[in-house]
Amino acid sequence: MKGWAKLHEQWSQQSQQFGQRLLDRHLRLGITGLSGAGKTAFITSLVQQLTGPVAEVQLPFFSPLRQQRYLGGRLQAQQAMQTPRFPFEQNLQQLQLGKWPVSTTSWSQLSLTLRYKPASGLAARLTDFRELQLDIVDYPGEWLLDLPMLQQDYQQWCEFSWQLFAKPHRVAIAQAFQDLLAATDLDDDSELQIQRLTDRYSALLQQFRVEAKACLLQPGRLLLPGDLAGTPLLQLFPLLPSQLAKPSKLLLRLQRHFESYQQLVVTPFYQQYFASLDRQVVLVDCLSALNAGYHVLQELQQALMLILQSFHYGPAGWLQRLFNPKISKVLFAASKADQLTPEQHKNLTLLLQQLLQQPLQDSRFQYCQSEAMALAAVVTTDVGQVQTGEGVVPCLQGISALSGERQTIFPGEVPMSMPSPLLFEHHAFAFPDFLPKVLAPQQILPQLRLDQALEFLLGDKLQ
Ligand SMILES: Nc1nc2c(ncn2[C@@H]2O[C@H](COP(=O)(O)OP(=O)(O)OP(=O)(O)O)[C@@H](O)[C@H]2O)c(=O)[nH]1
Ligand SMILES: [Mg+2]
Repeated sequence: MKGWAKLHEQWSQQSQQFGQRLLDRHLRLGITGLSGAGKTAFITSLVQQLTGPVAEVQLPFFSPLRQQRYLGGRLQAQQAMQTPRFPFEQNLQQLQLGKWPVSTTSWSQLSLTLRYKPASGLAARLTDFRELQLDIVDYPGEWLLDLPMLQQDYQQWCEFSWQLFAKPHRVAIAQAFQDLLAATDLDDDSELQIQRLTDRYSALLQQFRVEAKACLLQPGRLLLPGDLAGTPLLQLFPLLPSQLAKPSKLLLRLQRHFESYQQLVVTPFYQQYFASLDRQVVLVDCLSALNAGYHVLQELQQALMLILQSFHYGPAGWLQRLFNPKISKVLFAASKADQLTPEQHKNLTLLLQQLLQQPLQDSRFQYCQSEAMALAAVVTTDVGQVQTGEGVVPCLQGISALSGERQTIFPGEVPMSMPSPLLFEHHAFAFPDFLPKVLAPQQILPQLRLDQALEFLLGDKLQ
């Protein structure tokens, strides 16, 4: 596209959004979560519930639908040409075929127009319907962990990183890289040396992820470079704290790379996708963390704390929405609740609340509404009961992701508070992964509590 045409398109889109914001008819919803938390599945299911035939969608707690005021939603056909579109149709097709969508490798966006009848007042008498534009952005969870790096300098990042690498589930894995750095000539800042060490560090991050099930991995672009693959911006690794005291060529170079990474990668990512969010969903996969053990659960908590510090929370008067949008509602959601029997959902919500206790106490959250719940974007199991020697116990039936076979199991209990290291010594959690149920192309994905999530996130905007 020619320069001026692109500029014109950008301008008209921006002014349209500005106008919509002025009328309070535009909402930007952020779906936040670490890699594998369930963002892509959540967005796909949410969009299908909002755009599917109103008579078939099962959302009893979503008041516009219950009150028969929801007229339906459609995907906006016209999206800015330069904006990658969220592959909703492809993801939906995968899920209906009984497969999970692949892990996200780049960002994308989807805009919906939701049409509804106003509930009461003058608007209800004067207009047949109103519309709300909803923008949703998807991105790889790995990139989210770059946000806390904005609050650090290179030295602080190195110290933070090596504290993390000293944790019991990581220390043995990090040893070889630590030895390599200790033997490195700090006055050699040649291209060969920097790239060699970056490659080794990037392999270390993969190892942390696969072997230690670690989730706090930085910089995120080393794991998933997107369009930055091969650029010098990604030549970044943490020197040992003992190597920071004295200036050296390598230290100076890495300091520069760190600052460039902050300015050219993290800041634009933050500004483009997060700085203007109105509402936010924070998806947390507590069950995988429980499966992985005490230290991973602790790390998940630390990662969530760091991420949440990066967002602005506060009231959303119309003036503020226009000039300094802030997140006015946050939904904390424990995802994949369908991996549990229903009587465990309460414990899962309590565990999530415990995990988030510190960030939730933070004064910034007192200015916005928040809620915690356990939900499933795509229900993969059927709930049943089996007779055992101890009486009737609840169980789940579903297609195991491991064997591809139908399985009937009791997946186990969820602790209602942060479990101690001792508990993990005596008990191994093993919540199983299931595959989605195979559905016909028009069928709506079965979900759990998406109606309550929608009511909290959108109910007041569709009044
Ligand atoms: N049982 C169950 N599993 C789910 C659900 N949502 C996601 N999963 C599982 O979690 C995996 C990751 O889900 P995604 O939606 O790809 O997660 P993501 O947050 O987009 O991950 P990245 O793209 O890597 O950042 C899926 O492949 C499923 O195995 C759900 O509602 N129920
Ligand atoms: Mg994804």
